[in-house]
Amino acid sequence: MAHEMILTETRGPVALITLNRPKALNALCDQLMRELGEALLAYDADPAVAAIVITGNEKAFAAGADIKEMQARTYPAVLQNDFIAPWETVLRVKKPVIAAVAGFALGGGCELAMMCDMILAADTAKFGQPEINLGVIPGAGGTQRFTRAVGKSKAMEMVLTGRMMGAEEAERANLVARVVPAAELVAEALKVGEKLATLSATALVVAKDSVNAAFETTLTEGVKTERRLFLSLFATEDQKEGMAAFAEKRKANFRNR
Ligand code: DAK
Repeated sequence: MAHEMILTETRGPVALITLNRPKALNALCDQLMRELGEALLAYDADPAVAAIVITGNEKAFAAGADIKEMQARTYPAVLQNDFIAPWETVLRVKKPVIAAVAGFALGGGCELAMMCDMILAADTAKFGQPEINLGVIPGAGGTQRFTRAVGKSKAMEMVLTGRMMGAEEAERANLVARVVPAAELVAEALKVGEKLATLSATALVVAKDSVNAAFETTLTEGVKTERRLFLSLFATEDQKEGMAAFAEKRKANFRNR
């Protein structure tokens, strides 16, 4: 895949997408978001890929949407051109997507990380929604996903004051799955991807759908959805294989059927 603002590679069954606009702290301009979306959809369609890691560099995962690009945009222009759609491509990916965050994850950078299925943070990570400093508010889910992750009081503090939080605070606040030393961040994320590659791809899609349902519905409806999804997996060969392998004390060989 030839791109200018991202780097793409596969490490065994895991695709690694590196946001690569270091001079602008990986500010998420239209071109970068378009390239990221193309890479995500291509890897989602590639049967050799089991999971996708998105990362940045030591200094920044991404310091937000590109302020200089947004600056002159008018209300009619942002309404008419679908400025939002490319940002949400990551939500269409069926495979697990892991955000591996070191350095700044601000504004749209934090929102992009929160759209991924899980966030692994380096101990250098700094999260924030500083849009208020620009006279605006978060526009790609920051007031919603942040609030669901960390609760009202902390979300209000972060969104209203624009304060950044470090990795340890982010872990305590449940914004991130885990904090690891910066030097090990990408290796750890790839390790999670490799683990996922040994599991049933079908069960993983269903697991993702079921967890995501928790954000969209009531507890009663969510539990009903989970039950339906759980039962549906008894129609798969992978369920037979997984349970047979346990009973026979051997490793399961899932064939994603
Ligand atoms: N946009 C454009 N350029 C940026 C940038 C950004 N968000 N962040 C940094 N840069 C550029 C700087 O302008 C500078 O470029 P040069 O001056 O060298 O040309 C270079 O990156 C290095 O930055 P600094 O010199 O500022 O580096 P420092 O280490 O001193 O400071 C910093 C690092 C992260 C504290 C600082 O750069 C900073 O405050 N950056 C802005 C952070 C921010 O406000 N982020 C929120 C942006 S608003 C939506 C989708 C998304 C969004 C909204 C809607 N829809 C689809 C509807 C998102 C909005 C946002 O993210």
